Amino acid sequence: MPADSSVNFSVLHRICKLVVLLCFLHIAVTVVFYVRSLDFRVAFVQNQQSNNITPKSQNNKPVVSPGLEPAKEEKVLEQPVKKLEKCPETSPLLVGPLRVEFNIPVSLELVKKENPNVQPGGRFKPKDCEALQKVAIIIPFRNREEHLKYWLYYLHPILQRQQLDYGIYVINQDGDETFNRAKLLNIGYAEALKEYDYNCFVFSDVDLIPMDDRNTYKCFSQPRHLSVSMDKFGFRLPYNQYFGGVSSLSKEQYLKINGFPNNYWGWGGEDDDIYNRVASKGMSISRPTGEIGKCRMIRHNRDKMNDPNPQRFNRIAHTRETMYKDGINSLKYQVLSIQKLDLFTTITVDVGKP
Ligand SMILES: [Mn+2]
Repeated sequence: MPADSSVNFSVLHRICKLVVLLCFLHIAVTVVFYVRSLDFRVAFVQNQQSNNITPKSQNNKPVVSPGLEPAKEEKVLEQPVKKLEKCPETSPLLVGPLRVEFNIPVSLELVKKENPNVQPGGRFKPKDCEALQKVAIIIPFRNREEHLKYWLYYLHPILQRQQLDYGIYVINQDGDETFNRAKLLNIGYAEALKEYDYNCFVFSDVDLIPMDDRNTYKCFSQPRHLSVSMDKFGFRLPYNQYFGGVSSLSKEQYLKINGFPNNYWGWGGEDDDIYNRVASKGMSISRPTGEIGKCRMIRHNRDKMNDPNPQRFNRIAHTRETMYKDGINSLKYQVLSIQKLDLFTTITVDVGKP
């Protein structure tokens, strides 16, 4: 028994020695790794500090702490991550000629369902690239809900394929007084700019639908006439100076002609006045080809309180004298309500009376 127990004891003694040794080894390894990780942490913090400079310097006001100059290569590398590339001059999503019909049933719910990427107020911008233009689309309006449905049904998909950063503004004339299309267009220009930094304005009648998505609703180096071959005129221009239906002007072009006239009450003449303004400033009219510029007008009866304006011929004859005191610089109106709906913004206004 005693011999046995002494053997047992010596075995136990050895095991204990081994355990203590292992403990020391473990502590030693831990210490080594701890010291090394400290080194890493210091290096990491330094790295972070130098990286932080780049995003800060991309803000409007660059903040660079002294002594921590960012490496030039870093700046170049980080920019594409932050900023979208510009969209191409011609959208790759265009399909060309379109079928346009007005005998199919269309509801706002359907249009909403088919255009899930349109934001409240009828806003959209492409998500894969930066749009080349910010376009406000202005629609003069009164009691044409049926037409507006078709307009939204056809135009929202087209405008998205055209890769525009756009918003839809329906300018609704309140009351039953004589209609004033050009004044509503001026109001649309002014109100849209209060909301976003638009640089292009498309002015469109509510009943005109393009039949080809290559007819891009954007601005050009000269004021653009877009509805150049309407079915109602046998797909031809009714006359060379015709500027009615759908047109686009950049902010600069619009301001150059002092906007549009405010005193054309009733049907007709205001588009010729706008043409005269453009021509008197030495600008020309840009147009798509007759094929690309085809469009359909929804058939309708003449609206109440929009009879032909008998003063229109006399007014058109004097555009060059009146345009500097009648225009965006003399615009007066009252906004009664602004509604941000799913597919468009409605601005109801009091334009006064003749
Ligand atoms: Mn019409």
